[in-house]
Amino acid sequence: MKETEFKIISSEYITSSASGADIADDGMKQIVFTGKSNVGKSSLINSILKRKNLAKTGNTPGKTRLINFFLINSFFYFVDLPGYGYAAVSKTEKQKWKKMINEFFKNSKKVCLAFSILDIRHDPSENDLSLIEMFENYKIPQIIILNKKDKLSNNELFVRKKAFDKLFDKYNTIIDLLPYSSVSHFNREKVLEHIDKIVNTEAI
Ligand SMILES: Nc1nc2c(ncn2[C@@H]2O[C@H](COP(=O)(O)OP(=O)(O)OP(=O)(O)O)[C@@H](O)[C@H]2O)c(=O)[nH]1
Ligand SMILES: [Mg+2]
Repeated sequence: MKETEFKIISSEYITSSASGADIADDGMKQIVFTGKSNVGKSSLINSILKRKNLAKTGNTPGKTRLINFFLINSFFYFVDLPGYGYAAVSKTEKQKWKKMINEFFKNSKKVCLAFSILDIRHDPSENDLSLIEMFENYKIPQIIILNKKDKLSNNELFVRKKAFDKLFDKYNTIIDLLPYSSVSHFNREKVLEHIDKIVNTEAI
């Protein structure tokens, strides 16, 4: 496969925030990563950046509790949003999460792309679908990442991909639906191409 010209030159952790309000207006574009706890949001960020543990990952769901900002190539952000749907989290925590997310999207006018991350083995949950709907309402372009592709055989992959294609057919904001593996970096080039296009050529 021909490699995209686009390269990640630098990536640095900037800050963590409970709402994103403090840096939402610095003018730089933001690419957000959402999905339920443990689906692999932080791993995807590390895979794209080819960094081992810039975004903290782990086996304990709920690892990412704040909104984490990473500055990429000195001109746009990756925003690692906290995961949802972790059963052991209290009701108050869940409310806090909802408030944090709503506040973030209300404040930030610079979100130009969302990676909506799902586990390729499982159907989307209510929470997954409501975030996907939210991006649709805000008219934010989104890419569905079908993560942990390495857990499936090629046959299973084919069947799952087809089911997801059908399920998401009606959404106008979904610009691509990509099986991904943060272990093998499968489809990393495709992801970079999308990022390149969005941060370099499209206005917001
Ligand atoms: N096999 C496989 N494991 C993965 C993949 N992506 C992530 N994981 C594993 O899944 C677990 C959770 O990954 P994280 O990246 O921490 O997930 P997260 O969505 O950021 O989780 P929270 O921050 O808790 O919301 C870790 O043990 C990762 O190693 C993948 O593509 N394949
Ligand atoms: Mg995380």
